[in-house]
Amino acid sequence: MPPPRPHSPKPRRHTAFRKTLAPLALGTLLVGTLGVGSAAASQEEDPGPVRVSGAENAVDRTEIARTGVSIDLVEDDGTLLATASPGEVEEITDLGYGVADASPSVEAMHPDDGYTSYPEVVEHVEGLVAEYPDLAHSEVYGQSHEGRDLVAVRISDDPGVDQDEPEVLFTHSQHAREPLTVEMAVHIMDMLTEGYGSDERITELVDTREIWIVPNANPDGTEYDQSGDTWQNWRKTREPNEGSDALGTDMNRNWAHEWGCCGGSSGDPESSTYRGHAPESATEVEALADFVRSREVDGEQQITTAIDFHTFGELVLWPFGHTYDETTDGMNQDEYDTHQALGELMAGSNGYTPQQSSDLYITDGSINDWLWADQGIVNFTFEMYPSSPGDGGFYPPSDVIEEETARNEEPVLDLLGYADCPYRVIGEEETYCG
Ligand code: 3K0
Ligand code: CA
Ligand code: ZN
Repeated sequence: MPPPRPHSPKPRRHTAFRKTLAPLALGTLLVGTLGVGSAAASQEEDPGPVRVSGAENAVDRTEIARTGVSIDLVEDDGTLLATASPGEVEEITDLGYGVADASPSVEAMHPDDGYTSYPEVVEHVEGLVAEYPDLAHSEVYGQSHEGRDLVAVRISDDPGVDQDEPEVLFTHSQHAREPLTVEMAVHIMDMLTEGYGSDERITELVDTREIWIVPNANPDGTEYDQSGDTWQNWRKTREPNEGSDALGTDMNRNWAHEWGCCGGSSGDPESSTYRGHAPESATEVEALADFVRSREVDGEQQITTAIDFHTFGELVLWPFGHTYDETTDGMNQDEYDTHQALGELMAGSNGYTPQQSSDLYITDGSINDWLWADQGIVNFTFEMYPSSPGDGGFYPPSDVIEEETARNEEPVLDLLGYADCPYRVIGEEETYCG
């Protein structure tokens, strides 16, 4: 561990704020993150949780994200929870922001058996397909880098065949350390199969839609995250990067729309927001993108609407992430309004905060931007429970699973309801779906 370099922050508005904070000892950060970093990365560069103060708006947050950290939460008072390596901590400090260690308590760090591991989710899918062969069908759409099956489940009447019905896509766990999202997939699958035949609304939706669930888009990352005595705080995939010891790509920076355009991702393999060496360079992104493209039938993308589930922060986000602008090339006013109205409708049910993705910070290469710009799919990112790190951050106790997944039943059913014509939400079905 090199001795901390003396910092000479630019005199700017953040310095006053900094004085009020305990200065971060880099040694403390290292000790605090020994259990959560990559075994392959050198310990010195292991990213760990930090609290950043002094960021006042999305521009400040983007400036901070540009150092390569992942911003994991924006708190009500503007404080950020982020995952940063010591080098990134130094950069953020040099920019004039305050940084403090935010290592979670040891109790919070033990993997919780109440969560569904990857082998368990595959087993759950097999059980579902066996119990409900007329409602659920699974497909392997590819293999992860380490050779795990990448699984998609279709729920519909006559699920083994393609029908001419609007399709909806739910994706989960692009980020390995967001295990509550896998529980969301389990909840959706169970809700739709168990409710069929008894719940009128669910029956109608299953009869008239084809619903795709990808319960874990990043199984290698998840398996690693849950492999030790403590959660590993792992975000990315696990594929080696040429010329670096650091493993993995941030899947949600590797999609092929305006990849790496706008300071919303990192080119450094050590970073937790590493965008990969090329768009779709991550095995798991390419496979999922191919799967989405395969849903184009007779020149028409069958999938009309989608949600990509993440944690945490309790947000409903919509594209674009690569620009602060609401409307731009590839997003006209009606299209923006449709995203906003549907996003606000769903947030009205689950109590999350609705906003454009870039209101948080700029991201480039996100699934959101690609699904809309490249595939024309009206789509959202949900940041699930909790809203604060005090409630467990990425790893809340498993006894919240039932309540926090049930919380999204209504938004999921709402989105399924609009899948035949999302523009109906702004009263424009004649124009776009007539
Ligand atoms: O589209 C978005 O703004 C994605 C937000 C997401 C991300 O990829 O940065 N937030 S997370 O990493 O804390 N789940
Ligand atoms: Ca179809
Ligand atoms: Zn995420």
